[in-house]
Amino acid sequence: MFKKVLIANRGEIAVRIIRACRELGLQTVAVYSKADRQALHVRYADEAYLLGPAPARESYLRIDKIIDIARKSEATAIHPGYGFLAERADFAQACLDNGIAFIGPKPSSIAAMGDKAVARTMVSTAGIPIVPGTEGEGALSNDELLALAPQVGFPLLVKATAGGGGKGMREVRSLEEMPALLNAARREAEASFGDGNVYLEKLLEGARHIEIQILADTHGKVLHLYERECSIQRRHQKLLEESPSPFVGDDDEFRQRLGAVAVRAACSVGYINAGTIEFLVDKDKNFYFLEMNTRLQVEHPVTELVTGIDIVKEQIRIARGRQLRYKQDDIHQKGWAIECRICAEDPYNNFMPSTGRITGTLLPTGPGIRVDTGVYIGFEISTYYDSLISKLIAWGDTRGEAILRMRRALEEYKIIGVRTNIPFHQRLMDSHRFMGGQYDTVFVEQRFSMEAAEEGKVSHPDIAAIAVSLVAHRQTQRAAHIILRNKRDASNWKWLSRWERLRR
Ligand code: MV4
Repeated sequence: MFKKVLIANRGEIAVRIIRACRELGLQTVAVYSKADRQALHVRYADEAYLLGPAPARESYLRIDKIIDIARKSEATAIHPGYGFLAERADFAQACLDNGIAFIGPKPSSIAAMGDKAVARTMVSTAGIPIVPGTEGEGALSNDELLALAPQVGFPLLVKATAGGGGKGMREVRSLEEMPALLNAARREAEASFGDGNVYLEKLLEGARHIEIQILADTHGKVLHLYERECSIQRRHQKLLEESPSPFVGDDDEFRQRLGAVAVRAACSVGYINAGTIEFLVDKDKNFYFLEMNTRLQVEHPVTELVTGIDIVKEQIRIARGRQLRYKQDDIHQKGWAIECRICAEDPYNNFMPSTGRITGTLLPTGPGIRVDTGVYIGFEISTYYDSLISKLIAWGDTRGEAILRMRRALEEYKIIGVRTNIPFHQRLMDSHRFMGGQYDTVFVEQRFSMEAAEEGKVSHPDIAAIAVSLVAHRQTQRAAHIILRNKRDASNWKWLSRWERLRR
């Protein structure tokens, strides 16, 4: 049974995991790169060790160094978070080979789900619906794929077997354009994953992306924590997630069916720990398995707020061999949760990444608001890692209340020093289509524009100058007032007598 956990990650998710460890009474070990010396996860952990230079290849992706630090610090468990090494079967195996508990699934499950063609075959054998496409696990040549394409039908998608996240994916509308697109997909897959293998799937247009959270213990119990709707995305980067899904709505029969099928998919690979099954859902509520993410996900908090289950603590308990304490019938969705990913990106300039030092922040708080963040005043947003500053999550009794709280929180939230996508989220909260829950995966790219909000872009140096003078004036006044309070003058006596009258 482990007592000390090494967190092989950085940023908000490392902080999130340290908090779960703290609540469970576990010691924590942080690892960090040279760019993260001052980071929150380093300060929050009981111990912290330098991995190496800023680039991830030389720090957060160094399996050898991370295992070495775990041994030296006597951490006997590793939580990988998301990204970096979270879905590397060889890392999970290296942990086990060194007597370290990997807080996640078995290496064999990671490997099976990591190859999208293998995953399709496995879940399909278990009776899970998949999008029609090429079958089997072997590598197919361009000639073989071109011969199979008419059976799959156009339009179709070329997908990388090692893929995920849209890398190495190409839309093909006819046989004529297919050879060039096959080669482009292979080149991109080779560059991204070191594996140029591809397969074909029929293209489903106008679909929504709905995923099911799974928890599975080592005693054979597999539960689902219902759905998350993740269709608000841009170039395969999710921007907002919510639970429940407005598309599933109050169709509980459909909801239970999605959950049951996801549980069956997880069982088909002998899955253990937390995982997510992604489905594509068409307008007629037909759904198809897309892929399984064998890790904790960025958007896990919306499920936590709606089900009341702490997913990270459950992951740790499962890794310690404990049984899940719930039955499926004990798990309910209460209210509604929405998560906005707050990123250092300029929504007025094609979401260009914005770098620089965060010189000030005001965090939203109050009823129904949660902020998961890894940044602090003085933090430098660099190009070494992703642009996620924080996750702003609002919970409400109804979807309407969650949206109103999110609007209120977005107004309160101030981040100074870098540009953020907060104006994008504010605009989204005002969009009628979003309010009505009427959106699919192409909504942001094709039907949503920041243009009507361009006023925010023009700078008014005169107004800025007046605002600065007003703030400076108010601060001087406040300072004067504090000094007066410490002097025995009239205003001070007045203040004292008022205070005494209050106490009487
Ligand atoms: C699809 C699809 C339509 N039809 N597969 C994108 C990333 C990868 N996880 C799978 N993806 C898609 N696969 C078929 N057969 C549309 C997408 C897709 C998508 C999926 C989920 C969330 C956002 C998306 C945005 C564009 C395309």
